[in-house]
Amino acid sequence: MPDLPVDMAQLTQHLAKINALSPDTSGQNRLVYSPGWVAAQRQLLAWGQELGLTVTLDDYGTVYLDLVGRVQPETIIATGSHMDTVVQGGPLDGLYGVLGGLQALLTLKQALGQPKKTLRVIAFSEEEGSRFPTTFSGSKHYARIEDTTGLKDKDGLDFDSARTAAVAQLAGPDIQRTLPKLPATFTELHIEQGPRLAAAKAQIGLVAAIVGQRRYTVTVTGVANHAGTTPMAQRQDAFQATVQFINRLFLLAQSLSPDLTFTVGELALTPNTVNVIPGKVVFTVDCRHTDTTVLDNFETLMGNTAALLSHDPLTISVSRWAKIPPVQLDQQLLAQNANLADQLQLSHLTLASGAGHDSQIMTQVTPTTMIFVPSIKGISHAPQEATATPDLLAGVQLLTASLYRQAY
Ligand code: HGY
Ligand code: MN
Ligand code: MN
Repeated sequence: MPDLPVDMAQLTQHLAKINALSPDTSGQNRLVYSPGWVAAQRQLLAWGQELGLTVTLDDYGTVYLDLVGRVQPETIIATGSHMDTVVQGGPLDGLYGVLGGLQALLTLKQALGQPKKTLRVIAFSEEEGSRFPTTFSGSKHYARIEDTTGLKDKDGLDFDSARTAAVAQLAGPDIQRTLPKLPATFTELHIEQGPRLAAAKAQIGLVAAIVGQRRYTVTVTGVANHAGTTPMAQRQDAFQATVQFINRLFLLAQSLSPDLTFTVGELALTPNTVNVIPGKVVFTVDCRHTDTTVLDNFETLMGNTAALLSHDPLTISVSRWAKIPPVQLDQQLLAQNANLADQLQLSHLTLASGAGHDSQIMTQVTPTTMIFVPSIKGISHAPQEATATPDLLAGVQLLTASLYRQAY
């Protein structure tokens, strides 16, 4: 393995530059197709052009930076992650995989010049599902699995017009406009977003599997009425029914499996007024597990419980808008990275990911693996998300070695 010194100062600058583009002070709010998201993708395109890479933009706003191979240019070894964030998110989720991938590519270009096979860094447009009711729209489009359309965000703006307007702002001379071909392999560098690596004092996580996840919107409809004159026994209080329903769901989740995660992340009352009995409550459910049967059982029990608690005129309806299967990742690439981590004297742990990732889409079309680095206190999807610099460096060093092994 040649000496491949990673310029950590440059990566730190790149991370700081993109995170400074988010106008909000409360963490990162780079929601897909928002002005902050356009500014970040624009900056990435500019870096790609300045560094002499082949730069491509697809119709969903995903950016591809290629260092074209001199022997097998058609064979692509890819890395990358997503550019969007959750609301009030952290500075590393997704972005570390994009800029760490760019840093690995630059390290190899500086040390060894052109690779035999093409090296590609991908900045997927959207993964989180934090603006529109969909997830992984960028990687699903690239993988030719599914196209996203007909969706609206909370302000009623539709996905297609937000997408076309944002992409139009990014297009420019010598930026290729196409949907590039699929790679021979895909490796995603990502923060763990959990406590396992820190607890095991491991520098690196090698991901064997990713949980399946399902997301739902639940609508509870009752009767809005006066908070003072309506006797308690005569109410159709949508919020009281919601509390009963959610309490039962927490208990059902625990009874099915200690590893089943169940989260109510969003909840809105209507009319949301101090002296009015809520006539309507809308909330979201996110549930995850490595076993599809557990997710199926929970979905059935949730539907049965909704029916049990509904009594005219009070109704509870559950609508599923995301169903991502649990996946196993490529064993050979994982074994290769374990071997490289040993050579680099990096301690490592093999684990399943409780977070969803673009890799669970990419693994459906090409051999895929993930490299994790520890999250301090296991915190993620919050402004406090952080990883120690030596761990950020270790992740890029292993990714660089893995890309070297595959492309040179
Ligand atoms: O929600 C997730 O698991 C990922 O961070 N999108
Ligand atoms: Mn992520
Ligand atoms: Mn995330």
